[in-house]
Formats: sequence, structure tokens, C-alpha cells
Amino acid sequence: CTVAVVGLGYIGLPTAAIIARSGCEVTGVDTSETVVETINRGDIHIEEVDLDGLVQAVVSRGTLKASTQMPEADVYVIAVPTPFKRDSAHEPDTAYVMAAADAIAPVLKPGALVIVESTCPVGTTDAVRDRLAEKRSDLAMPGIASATPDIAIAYCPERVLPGRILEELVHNDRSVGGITPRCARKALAFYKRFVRGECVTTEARAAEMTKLVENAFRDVNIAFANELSMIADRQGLDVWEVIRLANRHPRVNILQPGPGVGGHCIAVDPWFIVHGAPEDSRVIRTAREVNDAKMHHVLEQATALIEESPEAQVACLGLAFKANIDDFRESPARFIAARLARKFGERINIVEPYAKELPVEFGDTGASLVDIDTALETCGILIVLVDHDLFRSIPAEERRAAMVYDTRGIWQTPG
Ligand code: SAJ
Repeated sequence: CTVAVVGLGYIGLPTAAIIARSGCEVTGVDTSETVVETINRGDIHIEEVDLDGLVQAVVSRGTLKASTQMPEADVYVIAVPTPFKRDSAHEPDTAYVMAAADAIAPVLKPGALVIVESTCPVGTTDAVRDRLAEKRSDLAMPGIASATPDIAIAYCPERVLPGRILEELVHNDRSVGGITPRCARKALAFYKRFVRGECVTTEARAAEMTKLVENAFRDVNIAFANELSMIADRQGLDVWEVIRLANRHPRVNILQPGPGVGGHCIAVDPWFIVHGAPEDSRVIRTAREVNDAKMHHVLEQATALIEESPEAQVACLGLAFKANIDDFRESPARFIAARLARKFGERINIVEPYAKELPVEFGDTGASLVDIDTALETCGILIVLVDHDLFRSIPAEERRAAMVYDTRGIWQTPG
């Protein structure tokens, strides 16, 4: 079978490579010439565990190639970004998904399957179908034509964790949402080629909502932990101890507070639900606000601590959006460290084992990137922003001299 994966980002490229490994002939389509050239050389433009070896293997075997042109294919998988509209109050922008549909329409042939994988507001897959119907009146579309549809359309979100993408793409269960049951069956047969987890068929709209709900669930739970941490700060309680004790209850499982929620999914997707049902999404909206407020709370606390000891050098530990990955986009740690660098300049030392240089916004601040040993020797204030294993492993005696603000609770005595 021939497959076109549209969008070669954090989801599209690993997905294309896994499908290619299963024996399909895959073309990865991207608007960026540089991305296309990089992949056709057998290299990758993103970091993900083991992805380099896999892409190199499938490219050299000839089962994966990249192109800026949309090919004719049996299956189209759309994995393009769905950001917010610019200057909007968190309104989802499905323009890239629609542009992908526009690019697919002219080459679509009867019998093809079109799958949307991008995280989308409810109703987007129907809108893709309507767009294809508009452009290809010669084809009978599922759900609107009285004749047997010529093509199938489905929504099948991924739910992979950055850092474990290749493993989770294969082993996670998946929701497979067809515009009609027939579409779902067709998509199911496709995913069975490379997914070992269970694939559960449903309607496209239910699958769209399921994806959003999963990330909103996590956001709400993290907000609960972050809210507790702010209450505990005010009341002079150790939030880590309280959570540890509460989690001994057989039906309580509180997540970990941190400096806020980062990444491209959990801090974004809940807004898609809120935008679709603003009156009814009170908990979901508030959770977003609490998690954003936590970032500002940490910034204020850190600022106060630094101002109290005007002589001390400061080490900010971590820039990544979460532990043990090199992804600094949408990262609360990076936001906080950059604000501190802007305010305190040369006093700020950044330790980030996954960075070769500081991001641009640190450019003229005077802050420097140092290694962990230098930071431990020279800094009187340590601010933990990311729970990288490297930081977790620092023994108590090496940080005894310093004032510590541990936003991740990595140096708590286990109870
Ligand atoms: N975080 C906390 N406390 C916690 C857990 C996480 O502060 O107890 C923070 C992290 O530090 C990070 C943010 O939350 O800043 C998000 O990290 P994460 O590991 O929870 O999730 P992501 O963004 O890496 O991946 C999520 C996953 N969704 C869920 O777990 C429901 C993943 O399965 C999705 O596929 C992914 O979003 C996505 O692409 O939608």
C-alpha cells in the first residue's frame, strides 16, 4: 500500500517511519524544502529517542522518501499543527489541516482513505470531508452521498509521549473514529498493520473529543497539584509531604506540582474544548489559568529569593519543558529563567545538559550557560526548574551551602 504522511514534525516523521518499517511505501510531505532534503539524506531535523536510526534505515531501504509535492496514494495521514489563531483568545486554527485537504483533493482517487491525526476541535474531520466534497464533486463522500462513498475519512489521534514516541506509537491503544462505521473499519485495517495496542473504533467526533479530553484530564490534575503547592506555600506547609501522605489513600493519586505546564499539547488542547463550549467548561478553563498562574508564582518567589541575597550567584537548573528531553519550546522553565536573566543579568547561570547554547532571548542578558559542577561550586542560590535525572542525582552534601528553591520536589527526603 502507498501512504502519504502530510506534515513531518514530531508526530508525522516518527509515524511515517513506523509505517515505512511495516512495509508500506511512504512519502512524507512537508512544505519545508530543508526538512525534505534532510530526510532524503537519511537525517532528521527533530530529536527523538532512536528516531535517527529508524529514519536512516527506511530511507536507505527506499520505503520512506520525502517530498514537497503531494503524491497519489492509497492512504493519506494528516499530521500538521493546529495552533491558536494569531491574536485570538485561544481560538483553534485549523488552517493547516484544511490546506492539507486542499493539497490532497486534486490527487485523490476512488478507494483512498484520508486520516486526520492532528489534534483538532470537534467537527474538524467533517469539515475536511466537506472541503474535499467541494473540490471533488466527482467523488461520493462518506456521510453525505446516497451512493456508496468512493473514499473513506477518519479521525485517529495519536497519544504518544515525547521521549517515548516510537515505542508508544506501536504499543498504545488507539481510538479510530470513522465518519461512518465503514470508514472506521477501513482505518482500523490500516492501523492494524503497525499498531500492537488495541484499536477501538468509534465516530470521528467522539475520537476528536477523546484526544482533547485526555490532555485536559492531565492538565486538570496537574492544576490540582499546582494549586495545592501555592496554598501550602502560603500556609507554610511542605506540599510534597502532604501529597505523599494523601497518596497513601487507596483511591487518591495526586500528580506533582512544578513550575507550570509546558509542551505543545497539554497547555493548548484544553482551550479547544473551552472554545467549543465556553459556558460549560469551567473546571477545564480554570485549570489552564491555575497552571499559568503557577509559572508567575514561581517567578515571583524566585525573584524575592534572589533579591534577598544580592551577593549570591544564581543557578537555574533546566530549560526543557519536562525531564530528560531536549525540547525547550513552550517551556515554563525557559520562560522563568529568561525573565530572571533579563532582571538579574550576569548573576544568572543556566545549567541545561541538553543545550549547546542558550536560546536567543538570553542573548544580551549577560546570563551564561554553565555545567552542573561549576554551578554547584559557584552559586549560592539553586533554583530547580526541571527534574532532569542529572539534577536528581546530586547528593545532599553537594548542595548544602546553597539556598535552594526546588519547584519540582526532586530533593525531598523520601517518606
Ligand atoms: N507535569 C507536571 N506535573 C506532573 C506531570 C507533568 O508539572 O505530575 C508537567 C511537565 O513537566 C510538562 C507538562 O506537565 O511541563 C506536560 O508533560 P506530560 O509529560 O504530562 O505530557 P506531554 O506534553 O509530554 O505529552 C502529553 C501526553 N498526554 C497525557 O499524558 C494525557 C501524551 O500522551 C500526548 O500524546 C501528548 O501530550 C500529545 O501529543 O497530546
